[in-house]
Amino acid sequence: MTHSESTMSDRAFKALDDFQIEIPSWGFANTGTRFGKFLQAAAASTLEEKFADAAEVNRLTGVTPTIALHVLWDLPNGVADVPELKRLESRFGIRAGSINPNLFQDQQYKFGSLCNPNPETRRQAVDHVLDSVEIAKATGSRDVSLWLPDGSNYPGSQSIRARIGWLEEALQAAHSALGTDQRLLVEYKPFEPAFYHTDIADWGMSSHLSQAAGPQARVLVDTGHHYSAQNIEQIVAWLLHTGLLGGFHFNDRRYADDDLTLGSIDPYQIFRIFHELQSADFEGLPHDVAFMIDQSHNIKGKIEATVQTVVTAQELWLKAAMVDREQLARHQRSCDVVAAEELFRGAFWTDVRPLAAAWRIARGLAPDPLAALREGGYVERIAIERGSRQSAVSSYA
Ligand code: LRH
Ligand code: MN
Repeated sequence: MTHSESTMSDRAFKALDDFQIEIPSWGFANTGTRFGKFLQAAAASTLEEKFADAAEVNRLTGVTPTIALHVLWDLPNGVADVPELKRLESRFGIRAGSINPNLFQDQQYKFGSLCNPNPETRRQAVDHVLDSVEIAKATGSRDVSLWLPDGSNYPGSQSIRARIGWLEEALQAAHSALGTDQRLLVEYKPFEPAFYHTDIADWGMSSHLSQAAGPQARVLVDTGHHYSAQNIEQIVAWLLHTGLLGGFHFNDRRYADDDLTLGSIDPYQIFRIFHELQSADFEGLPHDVAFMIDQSHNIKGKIEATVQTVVTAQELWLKAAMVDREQLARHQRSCDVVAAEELFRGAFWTDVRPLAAAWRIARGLAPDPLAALREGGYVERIAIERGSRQSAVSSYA
């Protein structure tokens, strides 16, 4: 092995040793679009089944030790469900990750939750967020990850500025309930389910609200929550510069919030985002960013899609680690555009799969997790165990 090859594999092994990503419980459940839901026999509908599936993904990939939980879907009885959760954690070796409040299902939230003109409805919404903070304390989860569907569909129908005031109050109340090592992640989304204005629509609004809430609040970037012309990696660079970047919900999209599997439409997008993060590392800029997947697997097998997503994320993270940052900085300073671009894209063109396979073998993992999933027969086994029950299930996740 030549010197450059050994440095490349050292760099690769370090990059993959540093890489972890959180998987969503709802990625294993029967989900659909407003036009329908195609049931899968192997889908999970209990917390136990979601932990079992998460454990299988972690057994194959070695980099998904935590599972994101949605309060109403996974812990409908709140803190009372935590003892059972603890049993599942020790049984399956998977820890509870980010806790996601749900302010988008209840009928009372038609005109908003934290931003609803009705003070009683706002009170109940704040209580749900405070309950979610208490759940996170009980599960030992660091992040309470908040997304709001709040907005309006018709100009003039709501006071946009009044709602900003109610939102600031609510997030300050949530922030003051946090434990010392906890964080409040504020997720933005430009539209859907609201189609005229959305109260937390972009990174600027989320940044302001995070700063107004307090020092433990950060911005969460869901890659599917941008207009197609937006430069997401530039937003990431700004959030790294301002110290407000708290985490990602990774997925892919062709049009809107399509929640497709990461790297299925525009893998170069994720590479460019990873480049910004690794450049910050390289330049010693401190940041503490949670990597999470947020997808709904309506067509692909849910466990297969999750394993494929984790492997793709590892490969794109590895490609970004192939960028010779000293040389790139020299090209950037001398404005040698083509040389910089060729070096940058050259890393993206690098086939890192052999390096990733070598790292997995060195870490006692199957070199090709997707092939191992298929050979292992896990999906076929649970499809038989769970299959007969599927038709009865009707919830979203
Ligand atoms: C909203 C969102 C949010 C979740 C939900 C499942 O579009 O990205 O992060 O709570 O999807
Ligand atoms: Mn999301």
